[in-house]
Amino acid sequence: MKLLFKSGIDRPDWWRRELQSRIPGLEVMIWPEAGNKAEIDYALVFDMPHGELATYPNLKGIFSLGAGVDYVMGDPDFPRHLPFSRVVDPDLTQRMKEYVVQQVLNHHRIQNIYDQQKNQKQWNDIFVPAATNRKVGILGMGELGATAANALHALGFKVAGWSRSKKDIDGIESFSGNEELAAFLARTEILVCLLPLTPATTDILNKNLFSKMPEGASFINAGRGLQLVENDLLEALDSGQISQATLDVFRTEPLPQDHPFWGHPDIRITPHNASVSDPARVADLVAENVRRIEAGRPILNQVDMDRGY
Ligand code: NDP
Ligand code: OXD
Repeated sequence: MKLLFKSGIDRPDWWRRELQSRIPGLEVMIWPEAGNKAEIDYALVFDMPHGELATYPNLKGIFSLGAGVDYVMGDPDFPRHLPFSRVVDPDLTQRMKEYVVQQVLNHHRIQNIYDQQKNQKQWNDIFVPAATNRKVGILGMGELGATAANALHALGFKVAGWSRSKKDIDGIESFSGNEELAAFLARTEILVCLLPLTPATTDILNKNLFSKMPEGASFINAGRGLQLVENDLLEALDSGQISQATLDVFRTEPLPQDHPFWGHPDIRITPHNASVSDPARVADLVAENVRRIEAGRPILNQVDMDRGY
C-alpha cells in the first residue's frame, strides 16, 4: 500500500515513522516524489498545487493534515467523490485552547503596552478590569471555538460565540447567521477568529466588521490569513478603532520580510503554530480511516463537501 505525503512544514521522516508503525507494509512517498502515480492509494496532505491530486487515478481516500481543509478544497479539480477527512483531535484542540487563553489574557492585561513601556524603561501602571467585566467573542464555535469559549468562561470572561447554527452551551451567549453578526460584534471587546476559510468567510475581517465593534476593541486571528483584509487592520490600528492584534495566520506565509506587520508595536505575531498537528495523533487517525476504507466503512471526521469545512 502506498501513501503520498505532503506537509506544510518539513518533518517528513517523523511522519513516515509514525505512519509506518501503524500501517504494516505502508510505503510513504514524500511529494513531489510519487513514483508511479497509479500505485498511490492514499494522500495525506496539508496543501497541494491545484490539479495535482486529480492526477492520481487510483486514490481511495484523502486525509487533511490539519483541521482546516481550505488549502486543498480550493482546488477546482479536487476529487470530491473520495472519502476526505480532517483532523479532529483532543490534543490539537487542547493546544488551540492554550493559545487562545494565552492571547486573550495578553490582550485583556494590555501586555502590548507593557512591552512598549519596557523598551522605554517606563513604569506606568494602567488599571484593567477583572475578566468578569471583559467581553470576549469567538467567531466559529466548532471543535476549537467552543472549547476555547468554555475555557475563557471558566476564567470568568463574559463569552459569546458566532456560528452558522445556534449553540446551546452553558454560560456562553450564542449568535448565529449574518443577521446576528452586528449584535455579536457590538458587545465584543476581544474578538477571536476560529472560522474555517470558505467563500463566505474570505475577507470577513475587514473595516466594516471592525467598525461595528466598540472603539479600542482588540482582535486575534488563528483561523486563516485570507479572512483578514490586512490594510483594513492597519487602518483600524492607526485610528484606534482596534487597539491591538495577535495574528497567527497570514495571506502569505511565511510573512514576507518587508511586511508592515513585523514592525507594528501593537501586532503580536506567531508563525502559524497556534496548534500544529501532532504526527502521532494524526497517524492514529489515518490508520483508522485506512482500515475503514479498506473494509468499505464510513471514515471518521469526513469533511462536509457542501459546507466546505
Ligand atoms: P469546525 O468545522 O469544527 O468549526 C467551524 C465553526 O465555524 C463552526 O461553528 C461553524 O458553524 C462556523 N462557521 C463556518 N462558516 C461560517 C459562516 N459562514 N458563518 C458563521 N459561522 C461559520 O472547525 P474547527 O473548530 O476544527 O477549526 C476551525 C478552523 O481553525 C480551521 O478551519 C482552521 O482554519 C483553523 N485552524 C487553525 C490552526 C492554527 O494553528 N492557526 C490550527 C487548527 C485549525 P456551525 O457550527 O454552525 O457549522
Ligand atoms: C490546521 C492548521 O488547520 O494547522 O490544522 O492550520
